[in-house]
Amino acid sequence: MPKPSKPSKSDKKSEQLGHHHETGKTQDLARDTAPHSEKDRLTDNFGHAISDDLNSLKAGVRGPTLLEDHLLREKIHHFDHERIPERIVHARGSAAHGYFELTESLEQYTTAKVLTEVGKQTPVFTRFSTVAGFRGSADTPRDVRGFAVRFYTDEGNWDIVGNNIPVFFIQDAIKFPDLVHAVKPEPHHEMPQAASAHDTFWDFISLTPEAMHMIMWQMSDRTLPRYFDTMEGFGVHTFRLINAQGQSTFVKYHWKPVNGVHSLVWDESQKIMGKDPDFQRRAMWETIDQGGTLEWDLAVQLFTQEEADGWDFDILDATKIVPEELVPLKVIGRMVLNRNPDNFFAETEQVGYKPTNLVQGMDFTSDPLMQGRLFSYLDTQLIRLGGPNWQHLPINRPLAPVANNQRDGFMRHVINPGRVSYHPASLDGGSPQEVPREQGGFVSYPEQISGEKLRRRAESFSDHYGQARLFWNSLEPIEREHLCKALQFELSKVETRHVRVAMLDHLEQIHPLLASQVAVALGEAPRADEVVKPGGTADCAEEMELLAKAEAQPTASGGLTKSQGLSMEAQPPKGIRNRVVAILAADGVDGAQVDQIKQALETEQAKGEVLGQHLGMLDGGAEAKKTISNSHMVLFDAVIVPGGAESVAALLEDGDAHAYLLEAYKHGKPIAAYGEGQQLLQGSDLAALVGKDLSEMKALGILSADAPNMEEFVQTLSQHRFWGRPALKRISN
Ligand code: HDD
Repeated sequence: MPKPSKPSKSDKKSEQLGHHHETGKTQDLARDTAPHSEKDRLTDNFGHAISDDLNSLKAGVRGPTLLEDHLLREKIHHFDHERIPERIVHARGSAAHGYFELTESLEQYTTAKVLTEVGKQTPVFTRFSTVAGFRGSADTPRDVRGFAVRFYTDEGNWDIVGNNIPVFFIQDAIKFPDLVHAVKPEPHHEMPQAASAHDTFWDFISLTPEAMHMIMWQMSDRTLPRYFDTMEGFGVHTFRLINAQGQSTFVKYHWKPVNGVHSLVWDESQKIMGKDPDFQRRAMWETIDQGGTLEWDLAVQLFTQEEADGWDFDILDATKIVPEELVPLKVIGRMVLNRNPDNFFAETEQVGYKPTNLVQGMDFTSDPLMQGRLFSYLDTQLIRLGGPNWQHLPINRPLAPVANNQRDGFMRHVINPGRVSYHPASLDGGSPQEVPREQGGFVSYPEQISGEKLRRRAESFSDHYGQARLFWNSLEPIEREHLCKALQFELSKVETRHVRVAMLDHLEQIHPLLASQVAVALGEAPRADEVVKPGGTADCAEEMELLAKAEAQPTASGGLTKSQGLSMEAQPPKGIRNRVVAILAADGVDGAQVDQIKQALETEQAKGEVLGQHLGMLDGGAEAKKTISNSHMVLFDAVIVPGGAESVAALLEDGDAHAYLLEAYKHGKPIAAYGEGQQLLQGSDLAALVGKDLSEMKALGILSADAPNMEEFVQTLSQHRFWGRPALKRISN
């Protein structure tokens, strides 16, 4: 039996911080975690010690390689087979271990122990992903994010395989392959990568009115999360909970990030794809490696059949939310991610989630999208992981004991003794016993079902625009502007005119002004009289006042015009945990100020990183682990220029340093300059464009003072973005 691996850097660091990483799953994985020691003898895969792994066996030093070279052949054989098919969707992803701790019992609603044992920590493995891009694509395209959580409960695995958007594109799983084929790179030339801005996607969408609510979310900043832990997660479908009396309650799951909900802006996303395609993956890794955590509250919406019967939308329709005003969110626990995987392939790549991983006390509903998923996930693991025994893989095996009479198949790991491979059996002491419901056996909810066998959508699924309007109404003006610009961008990339026009027809159903703004950018006639100036302008921002007033009339919304929780901007700031601030420095920097800044940020569990003109110790006493030119403003949440006359004089001459300020300005990020650092601000294009009076710039998130005022800075950073900045004509916003 292999020994458990040595504690990683993160284990050591967080032991100091008092985090407890050990869960039942950590110990379970340790059974298969290979020891690593420099003193190990090098062997082949069957334990034969190898004396020379650098030269193949040849006939003479300059002669051909011999077929006999079994060591060469085995090594290359393994290499040749090291790739498995990537996931058909959600191929690009990254995961971490942690735990879920229940704080509120749902005993009234379910017998599932994971939802009734308050204080219990259940190990989790959570994977975040984009949908469309290949495994090697970048982290930050405009795309829906997968949010898949596995709970290793005492009663078996429970997976919530969700997204960061609470609704979906389609109502019926039979359309899923078409949706995915349409959004993936086009089949003839395999372009574009990780992007929905192309003809086949919008062609499919324009022919799929039920997608319109999801399209509004997809075109909003929701698909540009800043970090994994600044995005929400949703179970999307309506599920059931079943209590000890056998009564069913409907439930929807929501993950609420403790750090608040924040997004990138589109220009920033695109730049990050080049500057650091691993941006979000790296941020999660580094946070955890440095002893930090990523955290979400789990909230539920609980409702009855009678309540659902009174609404003007169908809870089985995955293109609809249940507005929070109809059913408030109840927080029941917290998920904490605190341990990086030891091996990407063995854990993150080989994890196979499936919505059929439910524990007793829970059940599915007849949502036709979910029903198809119940087949698809099990099926896909066969091709991806190579056979029916993928549940033996360490990351997939449950902590709950497994006992049944299934045997055989590729890669069977378990040695099941005895002659019995069937059930029921009386030989060999009989087979494992079925478990009655009262003792925790899974029983489906005995829902009354009757009807004709047919292929038809229920009439209650037919409203496709009502909740799209609800979403639109609920957004803040800046969010509407971004949504409008996203539609202009995406549809302007569509080369086929009739597809663009068909999309305008749908947008008109949501709001004629929105349709008009997009129409103008596409060179089409506006759809509303009030619209824009004669000749039109493609600038959503200029017409924002008009758009801000543009309320639509929702339907299928439980009578609501707006709903809380849909706007990200309307949510209050939640502190600055895990944010990263660039500190621009050169030789001669004021090291004491740098220390003060870094410490103040650390107190808030945020991070200051010194970017120098060269690596290593800078004169003045700060250490630069990155440089101004090997990094970029888009990778940071804010920028600070500390004092130090010599340092600031050098930065004034450094075009890259100026670019940090301009980019931060353009993306609405906090900027601060202290001591001599203020000269950089005054000498930059910003001062010339915005006005030289630095004190007036505070309201715009631009701070300056003779010495760091970190309380003010932290408060400013917690606001994330300052949208009210005057546009700078010389750099496009
Ligand atoms: Fe799916 C993967 C989320 C509809 C078929 N899906 C996958 C993952 C997430 C989701 C997060 C990645 C899991 C991981 O990290 O390994 N999928 C969703 C959501 C949906 C949804 C929230 C709608 C509410 N999916 C959906 C449908 C089907 C699939 C309707 C098929 C009928 N999904 C798959 C799949 C994948 C997958 C092909 C690819 C890899 C995998 O399952 O394990 O089976």
